[in-house]
Amino acid sequence: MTRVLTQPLVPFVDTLPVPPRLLAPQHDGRLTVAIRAAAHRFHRDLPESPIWGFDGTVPGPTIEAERAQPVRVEWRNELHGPLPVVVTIAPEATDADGVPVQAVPGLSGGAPDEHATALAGHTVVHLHGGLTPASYDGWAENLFAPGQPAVFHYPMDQRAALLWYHDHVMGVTKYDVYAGLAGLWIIRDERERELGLPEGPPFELPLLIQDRNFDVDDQERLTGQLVHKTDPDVMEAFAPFTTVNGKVWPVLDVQPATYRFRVLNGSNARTYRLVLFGDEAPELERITQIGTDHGLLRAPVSVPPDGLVLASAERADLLVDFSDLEPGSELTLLNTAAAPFDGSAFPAADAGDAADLDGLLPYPQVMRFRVIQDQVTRRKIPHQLATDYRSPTPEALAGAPRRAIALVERELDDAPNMLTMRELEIAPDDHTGPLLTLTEGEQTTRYRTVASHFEDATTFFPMLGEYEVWQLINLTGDTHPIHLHLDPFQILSRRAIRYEIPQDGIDDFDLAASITLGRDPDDQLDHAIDDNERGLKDTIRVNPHEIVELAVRFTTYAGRYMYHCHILEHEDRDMMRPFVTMPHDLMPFMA
Ligand SMILES: [Cu+2]
Repeated sequence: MTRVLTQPLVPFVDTLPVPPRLLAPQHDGRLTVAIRAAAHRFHRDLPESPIWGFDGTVPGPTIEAERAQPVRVEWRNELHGPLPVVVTIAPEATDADGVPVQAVPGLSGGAPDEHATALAGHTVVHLHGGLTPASYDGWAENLFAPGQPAVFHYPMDQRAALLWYHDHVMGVTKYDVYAGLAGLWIIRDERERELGLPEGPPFELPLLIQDRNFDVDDQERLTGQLVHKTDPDVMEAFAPFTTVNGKVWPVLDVQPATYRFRVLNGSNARTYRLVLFGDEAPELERITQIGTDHGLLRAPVSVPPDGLVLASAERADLLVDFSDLEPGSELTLLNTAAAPFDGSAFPAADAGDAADLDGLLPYPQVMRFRVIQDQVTRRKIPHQLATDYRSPTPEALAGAPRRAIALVERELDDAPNMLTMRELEIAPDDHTGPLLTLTEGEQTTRYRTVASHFEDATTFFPMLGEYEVWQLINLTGDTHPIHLHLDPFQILSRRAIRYEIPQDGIDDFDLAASITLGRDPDDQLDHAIDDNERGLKDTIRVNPHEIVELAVRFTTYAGRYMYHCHILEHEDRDMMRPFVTMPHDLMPFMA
């Protein structure tokens, strides 16, 4: 059914902001960032919103560092409560007109969550994508209260890439990031400079995409107050207004030239499938993707024919060619991904009609590009990009430890659903408890669950320098972007599965399921690996009815790290687990 809501805000009137740049070399690598409450205007026609921000801005300053030049950041927590976000669960999933409550502003009859309001500003900062010693990685339970000193050391001994830093507090990352606690971090290196890629404005710009919702007053006017609203059917917040660099639906005037956009999906839960749309048709051929989460791909690739999919925390380094366009030409970036995202296709040609209330996508527009009169500059795109990595060879993976993790959603009657990552171990022959079986051709492997919740005992102890193969098995109906802290990984395979879960097969700890490699008759997904996923990734989408296999090798830092779903409402409840990287010489002493 096609229903369309009136837009409560005028699109494409605010100029795309460029977050302030903080160039680490200009400060001898010693930075101080205050984390504080402030006010921010998300749109020309909105009142100012109270926010929490790094340096008091949304997004925080873009920190730029050079490879191998360490950066020390004093994260100065000057926050104070209350949390500048009204958190609520609406009593019904749809309003009196049958419109999903998440697609409209206001609280939709929900009461403000008092516990959220009372949050006083404990925080901890994680540099996503950073090869960071464990002490400075931002372990979600190692919190800093306002006034407590936090000085983190970032070695920056890693290739050029777009990273981001954000709050990572256990249980409330979803509220703290929503309140504004996120910023970009760019590492630069010589290889990128050899390629002559644009560096800094005007031709290199970050695009940090986040969805936000606001409260309304008794006249139904938007107040600017941030609202994190969920409902009895959907435990993730999918907000109706898309912001880029902190503005709702901004516009960017571009010269007839090639631009480099460093794109990050920094939303809590929403996945975007981005389509660049002209007068009547998609113009995806203008986009060349040169990099992904951990930097340059080996060669430039086109974005997938349906559009560029980015789940929460995924990044893309894009070159977009506007050089042949007449002054006054306009291109609009549209999102065609319904929420919650489950990998379903949507043709780019139909992006103009992507509005889908039931898919919690009332306004598909993301931002607009408007070509201005200026000198035309064309740029040649290099054929070869990265030269510093290869796919791991079968020999390198032959003896690699294999780890299996099932992604599981447990329905609860009186509380939001519980999402967990069940760590699996091959069951002994005499095992009598619940089993997960995985059948591939003639061979069936029997697994038992050894950990389900964050606080369960650690079972993953990867050895530094050794490849591991991790299998992520999705037994839920939604796509989960799974993020590993520390080193990047490469995807090996994405394969269709069908499965059965017996009645009561999912309990608080144990899991019973029978899984068979091969496509379910009702499964419409292609389970393909996109070209842009064949780089160095730190976040990978695992779609429904799918096993993703990845190869990871932790290289440098020993210690306690985390991996988790990057849908913030999932990582907070309870889709997050620890792993401990160990140096070779200490392995014999581990119990
Ligand atoms: Cu998830």
